[in-house]
Amino acid sequence: MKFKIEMLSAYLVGGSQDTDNNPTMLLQRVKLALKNGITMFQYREKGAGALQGKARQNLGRQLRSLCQQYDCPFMIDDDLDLALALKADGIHVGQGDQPISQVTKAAKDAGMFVGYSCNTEAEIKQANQLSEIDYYGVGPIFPTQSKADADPALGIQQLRVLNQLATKPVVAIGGINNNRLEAVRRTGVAGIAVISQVLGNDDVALASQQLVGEKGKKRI
Ligand code: TZP
Ligand code: MG
Repeated sequence: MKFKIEMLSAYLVGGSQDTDNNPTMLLQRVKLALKNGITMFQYREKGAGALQGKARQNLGRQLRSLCQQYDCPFMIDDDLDLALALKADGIHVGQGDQPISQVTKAAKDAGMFVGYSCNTEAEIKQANQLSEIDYYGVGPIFPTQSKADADPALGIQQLRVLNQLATKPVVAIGGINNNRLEAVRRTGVAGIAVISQVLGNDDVALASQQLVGEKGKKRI
C-alpha cells in the first residue's frame, strides 16, 4: 500500500493494555472505530500487561484482518518481526526503539511505510535528512495516562513550531480528547492520533466520529 497523507487524519492507536487487558474488547472497539471512519490503525501492544509471543501474534492477526475488511491501513508499533509476519502496511518506531536505519531498510524491502516519533527540534531536523521516513509522530502534546514513560507535554505552541520545522507530515499524539481536537487541528498538522479518547470511551462510535470530523466517511 502506498502512503498517503490523508491516512494520518484520524489515527487510532492501541493494544489490549488499553482495553482492560481484554483482547475481545479491543477487537470490538477497533471494529466500531473502523465503521465510523478512522483512517489508520496502529497495533501498539506495550506497557504493563501487554501480550507477548503467540497471544500477541494472534491478536495482531485478528486486528490485521479487521483492518483489511474495512480497507484501513494497518501499522505495527516497534516490532519489525511482527510487522513482517502480518504483512502490515507500515511500521512505527520511536527514538529508543530498533535503529531507524535497520527499520527503514527492512520496511522498504517489504513495501511498508515508516512512521518515526520525533519530539524535539533536533530529532525533527535529523529525521528531515532521512528520505525513507513517511511521517513523524509528535507528542505528547498534553499529559497522557496511556504511556508510562512519556516525556513532558509539549503543548500546542511547541507542536506548531515542530510542525513548521518538519519536511514530512506530522501526526500529533498524547492527551488529545474531543475538547482539544480543534486547537490541535489549527496548528496545521496532517493528523491526530489517540488511544484513550476512543478505546477508553463508553461511546466509541461518537468519539470516532468526532476524531474523523465532518469530512470523514463512515464505512457502515
Ligand atoms: N506516544 C506519545 S503519547 C502516547 C504515545 C503512544 C499515548 C497517547 O495516548 P492517549 O490516551 O491518546 O493520551
Ligand atoms: Mg516506541
